[in-house]
Amino acid sequence: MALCKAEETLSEALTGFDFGGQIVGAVRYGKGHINDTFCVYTQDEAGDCVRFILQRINTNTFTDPDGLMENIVGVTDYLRGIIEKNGGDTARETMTVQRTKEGKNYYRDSQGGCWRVYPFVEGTVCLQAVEDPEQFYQSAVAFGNFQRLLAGYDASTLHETIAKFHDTRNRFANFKKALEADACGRARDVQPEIDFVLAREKDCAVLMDQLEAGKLPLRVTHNDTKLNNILMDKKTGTGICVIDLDTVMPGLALNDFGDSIRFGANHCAEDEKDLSKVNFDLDLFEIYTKGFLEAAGDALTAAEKENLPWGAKLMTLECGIRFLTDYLEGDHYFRVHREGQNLDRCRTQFKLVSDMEANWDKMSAIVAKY
Ligand code: ADP
Ligand code: GN1
Ligand code: MG
Repeated sequence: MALCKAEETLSEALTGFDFGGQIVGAVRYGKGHINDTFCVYTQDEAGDCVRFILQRINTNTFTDPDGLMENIVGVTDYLRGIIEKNGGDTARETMTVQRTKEGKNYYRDSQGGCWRVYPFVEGTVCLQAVEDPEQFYQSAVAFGNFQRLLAGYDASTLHETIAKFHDTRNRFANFKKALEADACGRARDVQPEIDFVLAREKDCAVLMDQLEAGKLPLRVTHNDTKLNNILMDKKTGTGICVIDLDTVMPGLALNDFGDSIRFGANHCAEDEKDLSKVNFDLDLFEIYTKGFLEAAGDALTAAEKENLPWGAKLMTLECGIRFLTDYLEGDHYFRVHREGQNLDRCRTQFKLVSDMEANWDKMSAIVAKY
């Protein structure tokens, strides 16, 4: 069944959960590209406002909501156990899936939409860009810790929520198909971007080949480590809660590292139109590398550490390829708010890739330092 506009079944979805107070309202929330996210405002008995995150899972993207929610419940339960043992704050340091009135992990509405609820983690901020290098360092420590904590999680119990998610070779192949089909007649306007990808076909295989040759290990990874997938404590600035767990599955640690660099080691929005503002920032690269290796370093192999620059470059290239593919196919995957937005997103990624290529030796030297 095709997904209707989330607003059409929002009220129905609200009836699926017991929010423990009176619902005051629900409004769209956040800047995610995939799911439909709402913030639910309720009033408890004492008259205080209690917030929740209500999300309709994008089931076009995540076709197995049962498996996906099983992953999230499994991982968050596991993390909660560790946080508890370490005397941490279980309500803030991990997400908690709130059950439906029927005790299920998500609510299915009459149109087939799948909705889940998390208590809102209060006293936090979610950043769209790095404002202060310390924030980036904190996010590196948080994602590094996440990786380390999940090292003991049984990966064989995880469902693969999106097949070949960070298989860059396969992303390249899908791009070629979209290019050949040219469904919207847009290819003629983006020849430089097309050439940019075609010139890097071999690069797309670098990490996948090493994985297949057994040179890089498969680990439990997050796979979507953007800065805005972490909540930072408002007062202390520490990265406290890793969110957006839809893509937690077996993957490469290098990709978790790389996706953070892609999004955070620059000073512009992902869809910045003015490419002169898009610059890969080596200092931020260094800060993130330091934080990530301090938190997760012991768990990583020498081959993984050596390949960190490749993680950064390939996650950026892959993401640009995905934006370009979606542009060619008519913007059906990433939510767009204006025409040409996916093309702009693609262009920022390719500019960053070029910058990384120009700074390759410096990136390698930084990695060697930590
Ligand atoms: P998407 O997959 O669409 O990116 P996310 O799960 O990242 O969706 O959620 C979108 C946004 O909602 C986040 O960037 C964050 O601002 C906010 N958010 C999500 N979960 C919580 C939570 N438990 N507490 C506070 N804010 C949250
Ligand atoms: C999507 O869901 P969100 O906005 O956190 C995408 C990531 C991309 C990112 C680009 C499931 O992340 O893979 O890197 O957009 N998530 C999915 O901003 O495809
Ligand atoms: Mg997100």
